Amino acid sequence: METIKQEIEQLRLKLNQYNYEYYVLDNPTVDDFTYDALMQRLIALEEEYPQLKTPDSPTQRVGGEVLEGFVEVAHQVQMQSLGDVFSKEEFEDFDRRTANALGIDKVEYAVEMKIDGLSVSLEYENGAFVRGSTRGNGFVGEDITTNLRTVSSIPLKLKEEIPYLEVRGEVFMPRENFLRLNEQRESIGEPLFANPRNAAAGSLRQLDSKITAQRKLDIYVFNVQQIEGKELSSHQESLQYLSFLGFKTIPHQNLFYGAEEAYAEIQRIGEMRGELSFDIDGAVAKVNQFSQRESLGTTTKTPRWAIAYKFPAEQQESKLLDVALQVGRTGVVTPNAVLQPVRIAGSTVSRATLHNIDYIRDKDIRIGDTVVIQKAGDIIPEVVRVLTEKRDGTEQVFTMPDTCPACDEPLYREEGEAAVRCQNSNCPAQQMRSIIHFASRPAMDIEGLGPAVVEQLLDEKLIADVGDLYFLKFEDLVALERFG
Ligand code: 0OX
Repeated sequence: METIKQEIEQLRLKLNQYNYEYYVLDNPTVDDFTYDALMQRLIALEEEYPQLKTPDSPTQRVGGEVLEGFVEVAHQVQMQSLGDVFSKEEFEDFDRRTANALGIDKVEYAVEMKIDGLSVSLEYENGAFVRGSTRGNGFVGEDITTNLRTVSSIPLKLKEEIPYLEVRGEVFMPRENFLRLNEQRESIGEPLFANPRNAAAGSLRQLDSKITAQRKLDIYVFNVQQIEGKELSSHQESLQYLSFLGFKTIPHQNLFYGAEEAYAEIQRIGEMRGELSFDIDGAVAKVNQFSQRESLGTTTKTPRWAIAYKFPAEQQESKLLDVALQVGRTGVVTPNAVLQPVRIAGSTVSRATLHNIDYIRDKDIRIGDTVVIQKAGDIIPEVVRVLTEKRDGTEQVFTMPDTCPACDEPLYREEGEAAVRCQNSNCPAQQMRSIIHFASRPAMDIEGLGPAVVEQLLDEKLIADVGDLYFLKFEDLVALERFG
């Protein structure tokens, strides 16, 4: 038994180290095959000797436990939110207040990225991960330990067995994973997540931790909430210590002296934004020295020693190549911009919403125009304005056609309404939208029946309306793409 115990401990040590190298350092040292073989051996041993199973074993990362609901957790240390500023002037005001209160000339700031995710608390006892919770209202959150255990970059065991530690970090979904998740959801008719943040939130709120495990979430840790057994005197020192313990700490965290230096760094972080593999919505400047933090104190909601500088929504220039009309389920015809593809907020955009014909007219948006598009955290970008100074006279004013682009029947516009509608209930575009809606999760929740499949079924004339879905046969479906 003692040798089994030793083997299990050795396996856990190795697997934890490989996991750390892969997910935290982004520097794997073994191939998947070797890792899997060790993991299989550990799973087998834990199955044979269930009394030796522990919650901080690497086998516990795959999820599996299904909860009835989440239990409330009262935070021993309030999880405060950050005050925010939106301009250089407001940032300078913050700096002036801080410097005055401290009675010094140049404040020492740690400036770091502000990750656009969800704040969580992680608690460790004697180096083992014992509890993870959401921020909630700052005082009371929810226990999401089983879900957080599936986040590979969260250490289940620390490099040092300190008696007690509570840290705070931001859980997020990398952009790649978000795009892949939405593609997958679209193909099976599940509603899409609007942005990586919502996708991360949805994943953390799963009662079935197996689903959370599949979502491949990540974390950056940026604050020590409570600690026993170690003295820390600055932010920088605490991040170095967290990093040493095995945490993935917030990137681009450096020290700067005074408002000017700190602001320059905030701008630099802003310039990096589009090229990152995850979303940030700002930068955070924090007083580095803990003794100074203490003398500054906090207000009821936010600390006086830190400020978030929020970046504006990302904008890019593009050319409006055409206006494409989409007929919705209820017959509303929406104009969409067909754009020269541009990279914005980490993805390539070639379509944007133009809302309705009044919007196009009010902003005088013409085909051929150079336009500014904006992505405000949502998947659908919008055209915000025209750069009229870039016109060369070849631009074409767009007018709404009199007939439906899908069925050629006349289009109508109600008095006082922005929407233009096709009123032909047999319009194929409307039929398609309504079948897609019928199959979607909020309605009949027909698994696997997403927009792509509905379109194929209509194209192949296998269905004409919702009723036909119930007469589809096995042979009809196996011939379709993705149904092999
Ligand atoms: C972030 C982030 C959020 C924590 C304790 C008081 C200030 N979203 O990346 N909050 C904080 O700091 C809070 N730092 C961050 N980097």
